Amino acid sequence: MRFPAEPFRIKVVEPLRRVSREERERLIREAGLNIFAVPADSIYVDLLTDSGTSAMSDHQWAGLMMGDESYAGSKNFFHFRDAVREIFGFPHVIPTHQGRVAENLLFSTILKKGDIVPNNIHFDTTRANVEHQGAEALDLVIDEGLDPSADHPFKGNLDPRKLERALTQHRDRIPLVMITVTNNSGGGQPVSIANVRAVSEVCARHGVPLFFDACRFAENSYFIQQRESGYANKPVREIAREMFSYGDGCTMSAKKDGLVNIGGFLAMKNAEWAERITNLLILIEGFPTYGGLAGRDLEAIARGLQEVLNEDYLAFRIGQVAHLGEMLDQAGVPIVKPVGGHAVYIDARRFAPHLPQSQFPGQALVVALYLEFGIRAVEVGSLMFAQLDPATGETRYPKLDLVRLAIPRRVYTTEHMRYVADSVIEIFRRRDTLRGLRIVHEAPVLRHFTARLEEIAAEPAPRAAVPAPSR
Ligand code: P70
Repeated sequence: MRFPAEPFRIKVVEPLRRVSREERERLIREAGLNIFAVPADSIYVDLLTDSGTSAMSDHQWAGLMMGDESYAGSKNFFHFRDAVREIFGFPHVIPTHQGRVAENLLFSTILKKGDIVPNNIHFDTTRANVEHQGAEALDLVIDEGLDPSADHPFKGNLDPRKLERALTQHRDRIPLVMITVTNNSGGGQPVSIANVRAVSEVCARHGVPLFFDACRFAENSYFIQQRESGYANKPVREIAREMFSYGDGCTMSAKKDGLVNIGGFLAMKNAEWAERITNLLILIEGFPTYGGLAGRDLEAIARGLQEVLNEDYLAFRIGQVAHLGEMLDQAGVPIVKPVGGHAVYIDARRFAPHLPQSQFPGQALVVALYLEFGIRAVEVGSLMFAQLDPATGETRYPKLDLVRLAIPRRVYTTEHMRYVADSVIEIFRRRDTLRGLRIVHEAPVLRHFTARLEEIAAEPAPRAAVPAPSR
């Protein structure tokens, strides 16, 4: 597959340390086979997340030097506010230090116990913030969005019929509807304009506001241009503007499509909500013209939001992720298809069918990728989501056990992607040597961040772990 070469050149380099296999083995054992506990400078290619890991441009770095650190009324705030107004079209703009704070401010202001928030699929922090208010997070993605091999151009779509049903039954408990673009928890899959319009019509009929979780709005808009009929000749900037015109507000983590290392915001039409949220912002984040950020951070976001809409950048970005997926697919590695905007997801149950979900097949692959090749991926499966059913005492496993390879923006070259593909394919060839894992220590909530695990001894005769590669 051909895709455009990098539309940038490298001005500053960050050297990567290659640690020996012996040292990696020591580090991953000390980490209790938990990749979150491995020091980042001992990782060669870090695909843990695309959040806050982007490389900024020279224009953004120059913007940092223009930071006005006045407590109130910094000029950078006005640049930031104007960029958000221009692209998103919502008049009230509230800066926060990252996306989950925007979620927390919104939900703690408008939700009450027993409420319901529909979404295509809530991202983890969104779900946690909804539930923290005693409300229910309801996922209404189309059925194809839950099938890793279903081929659909907009697998992130929210099913308008499911939404209609929820609103007909529970209108008084639903203060807003959300839609996540792209749908991270469903594989970074896009949502079509037609779907956004259909959802907004259902919302309008019931008089309920529609908010976007807009983290990856530019990637979503690019997919619309590429895949939706009638949009091929429309600039991505205009597509984004049209998409948001069907909504009433958004939460945003600028750590994704803001192309910055920290930052986020809330934006909305409703002046009364904005005022209540701003009062809360002053209490917990800071004055309304900086909201937990420095003036220089606001400038970097203002510039990043413009740059991310550059279509040469987006063609390269989406192409690079697709290219990694293609290399894996061609070698028979089971991945979620079609490939999403920011990450390639490996289907661990099909990758290592000899390992039951109770033995964490995804985490076994994550450990092998670090141990053998110095690559950090993240498990999005049983380790992250399996839950004990208090009624039966049995563990309920998620439908999907995935390993996510999230690609930071403008950071790694195509040659890095080839290294990642070769490494995954190498482990795939020897997949029957992957050993099951068990947990030896876990926290009561969000256990994947701090759990410690060990390998289950192979039966009947102990076998070596994945053999060392020649490289
Ligand atoms: C990711 C990160 C963050 C996120 C998101 C959507 C759709 C809100 C937020 C919160 C989180 C992560 C996961 C695993 C490892 C490291 C980091 N997503 N909505 O990688 O935004 O982080 O700024 O509070 O994807 O998917 P924020």
